[in-house]
Amino acid sequence: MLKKSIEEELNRQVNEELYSYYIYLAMVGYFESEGWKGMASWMRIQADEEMTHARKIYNYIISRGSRIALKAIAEPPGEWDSVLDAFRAALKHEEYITGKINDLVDLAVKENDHASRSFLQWFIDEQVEEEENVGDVVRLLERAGDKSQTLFMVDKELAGRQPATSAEENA
Ligand code: OFO
Repeated sequence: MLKKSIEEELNRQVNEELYSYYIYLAMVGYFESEGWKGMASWMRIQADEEMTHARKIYNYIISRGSRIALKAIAEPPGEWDSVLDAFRAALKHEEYITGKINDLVDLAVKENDHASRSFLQWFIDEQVEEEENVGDVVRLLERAGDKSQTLFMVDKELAGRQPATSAEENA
């Protein structure tokens, strides 16, 4: 069974991951309304990944014989100034989530919970990838500026993103 402090913080992280799902879903809606199908498709895959992150932590809490305590999910914004602004917000959000994962790891170390420390390693590695992926899109969009021809090319490229395989998700 998990110590109460770890159980509470893992439940809080389930909520953070569900909020991540929610804000990225809001971005999908924004991209769709602006006609950027490739960006919407890229972000839809990102949103789905967040749901798998939430489920992974949820399942871990149960596997340790501890209690699930779901909280309300905050309302995300629905509008951004531009597609670049939305992707910059996504990068900032990933950096925030990285900080939360690091806090969880610090807590697991402090509480001498080696199993939780080991479980969280997947999330540490995943955050490196998440920040890199979103950061790459931000840089592409920064280079494109407001040249519509280039933005169309970026949109086309982002349409090629494939969902993670279930083996990767369960790694
Ligand atoms: Fe769950 O990694 Fe993004 O937020």
